[in-house]
Amino acid sequence: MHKTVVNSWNEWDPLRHVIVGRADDCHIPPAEPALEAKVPEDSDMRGQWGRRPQETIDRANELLDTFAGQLRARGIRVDRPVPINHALPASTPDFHTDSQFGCMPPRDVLLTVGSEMLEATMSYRCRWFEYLNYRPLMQKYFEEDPKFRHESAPKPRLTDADYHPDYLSDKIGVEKRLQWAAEKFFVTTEEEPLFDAADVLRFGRDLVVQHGFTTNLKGIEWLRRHFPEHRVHAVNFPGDPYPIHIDATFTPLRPGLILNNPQRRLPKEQRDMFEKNGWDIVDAAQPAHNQPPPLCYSSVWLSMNVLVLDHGTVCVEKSEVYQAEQMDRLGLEVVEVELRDAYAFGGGLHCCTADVYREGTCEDYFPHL
Ligand code: DAV
Repeated sequence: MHKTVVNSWNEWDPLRHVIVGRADDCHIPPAEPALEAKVPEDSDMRGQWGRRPQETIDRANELLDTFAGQLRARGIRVDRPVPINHALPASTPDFHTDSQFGCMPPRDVLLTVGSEMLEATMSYRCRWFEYLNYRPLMQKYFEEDPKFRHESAPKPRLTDADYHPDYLSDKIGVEKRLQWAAEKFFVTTEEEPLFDAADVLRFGRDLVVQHGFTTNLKGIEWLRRHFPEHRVHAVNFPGDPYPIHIDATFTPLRPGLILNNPQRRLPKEQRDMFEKNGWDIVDAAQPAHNQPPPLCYSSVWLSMNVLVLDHGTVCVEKSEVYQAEQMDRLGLEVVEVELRDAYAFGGGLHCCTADVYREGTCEDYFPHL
C-alpha cells in the first residue's frame, strides 16, 4: 500500500483516500444544553440515554463495512477509526457528562484543508474527546507524510456560559425556533470560538461556513485567522429550526453546481457570491421518507448528504430514489449505497466520511467577489 499523502481542497475532485466511521459502542448521550436544543421536541430520543442496542450497532457496522468495501473496490484507500470507550464520562475542570457519543461521523470532527487536518473544537460536551478515535490515524499520517499538518483548534471550556438558557426547554415550538433561527439567535453564545467541522464546506480558496447551533461567529472568526490564505464566508439558513451542520442543507456537486435544501434556502443577499461567479444553486429533490429512522438526531434531509467521488460520480443512499433521479438528470452517475439503518449513529454518506486525499490543487472558483 502506498504511503499517505494528505491533500484535499474541495468536495468534488477525484477521491483517492478517505476515512469511514464505525458504529462501535455508540451511545445516546445524557441531556446537556447543546443537545437539548437539537433533539426535536417530538423525538423518541428525549429523556433517554445510554449505549445503543447491540443489534442496531451490528447492523450499522455491517452497512458501514459494505460502504467501505464499495469504495475500496473503486480503488479508493479506506481507513477506519479506532473506537475509544464511549461509555466513559467526559470530565474536565469545567464540566462533567456521563457518557460520550461515538465515531460514526468523522466529518463532524476532522476538517481537511490542503495538507492539513484540523480537529474542530466541537460544541457538545459529550463530543469533547471524540478526536481520540482518530488519533491513531493522525499519528500514522504524521509519520508517513512529511508535509502533513496535524492541527487542533483550541479546546473550548463548554461551561454554561456557552449556551443560551432560552433553549433549555422542550416546549419552544417550531414557530419560535424558526423565528430565532431567522434572527440568528442560536443555542451557542459568543463566549469562545466554537465550530464543528461539518459546518464547513471547502471550495478551494473559499471556505463556506454555516453559522448555527454548532458554530458561532467567534468560531468562524477563528477559522478566518487560522486560514489566512483563504476567504471564509459565513452563511445561514433561516428555514431550519435545528441548524447543525451544513451537509444536509447545501451540497456542492461539482464546480458551478450546488444543491440547496428547498426548506432551508440560502438568503438572497448571500447568494450574490455564487451568482456573480456563475454557480447554479438548485433545489434538492424531496427526501423519500417522511420520518427519520428511530432514535436519529438528523432530519429526513440526509437524502442530500451525498459523497461526491469525482466530477461525474456521486454516492447516494439506496432508498433515496428521488435524489438519485435528480443526480441522473444533472448528469451524474449514481453509486447506490445502503446506509439508512446507520443514520441514527451520526448521519449520512457525507457525515460518515472524512477526506484524506482528493486529486487537484487549491483553485479560485470565485474570481469575482
Ligand atoms: O438535517 O438534521 C444533519 C447533519 C448531520 N451531520 C439535519 C442535519
